[in-house]
Amino acid sequence: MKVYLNGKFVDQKDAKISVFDHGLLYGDGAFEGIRSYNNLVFKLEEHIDRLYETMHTLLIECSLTKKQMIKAIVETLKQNKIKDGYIRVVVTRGVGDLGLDPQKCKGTSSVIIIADKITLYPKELYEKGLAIITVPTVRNHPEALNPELKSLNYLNNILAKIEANIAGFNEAIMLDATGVVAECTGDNIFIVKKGLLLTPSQGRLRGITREVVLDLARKSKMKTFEGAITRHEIYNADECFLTGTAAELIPVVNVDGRQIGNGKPGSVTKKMLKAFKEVTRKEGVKY
Ligand code: PXG
Repeated sequence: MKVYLNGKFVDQKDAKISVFDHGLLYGDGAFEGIRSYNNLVFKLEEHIDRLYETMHTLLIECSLTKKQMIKAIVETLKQNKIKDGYIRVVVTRGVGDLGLDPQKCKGTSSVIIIADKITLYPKELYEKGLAIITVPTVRNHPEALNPELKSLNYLNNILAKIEANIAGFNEAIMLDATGVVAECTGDNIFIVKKGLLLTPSQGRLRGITREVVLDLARKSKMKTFEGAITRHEIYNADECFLTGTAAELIPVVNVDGRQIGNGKPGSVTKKMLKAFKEVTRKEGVKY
């Protein structure tokens, strides 16, 4: 495997960065997870825009322009001859001293692009649906570390994932600081109730898959709602599913021991999954 590292393609074994990089020392950086299907990078511009928005808020100056970044991503896929893949883009603040002051990072940001494969859950879970739980760790308060930022500091999500793992679950619901549902550790959450598609509007990452699903729903004339959602509403929904670039679209059939709907992936979920598969096969930046 060839990894893009600061303008060069290097072997996986040589893809190393400094121990003084603030991405490692402090999680001071931004990232994106992107998928390509059938030699098409899905929603590439949207991912790049979100990456640069995160960097803008963090005041990280990237050594690449958006155009150069897109070129580097496409080139990484080509170098590795990947047709269907998962791309991880990481930009750190770069090398500094042992203090956390970002002003001491005098050099340029570090840019890493890895093109690989990822399957988040076993195939049968996409057919049968997931059982998930709500965990005690709440999502970061937006005025502490806004969940809209896809930063390298993912400990909030990792703590929640650990709690899910200890309880024997793959994924978990995280509430926001006020107690309403925010999202899962690495996915957005949707419910369907009486034909209406609902998803939280606050305290969560504006997932690109989430936007795609909302768009597909609107195009099929389905009514959508983005707002506050409680656990009670989730327990009593007809259907539930999760979305994310890595997970794609996966049904949920049980939440905190409450069966959702008839305990099987619902018809809207299946319809969305089909529409999602079609759009990912057709749309994207060709390489
Ligand atoms: N919420 C959070 C907290 C995420 O990290 C999503 C929602 C979905 O967003 P997109 O834009 O991908 O639809 C994410 C992204 C993992 C893993 O191993 C998951 C993500 C990122 C990195 C790793 O589960 N999901």
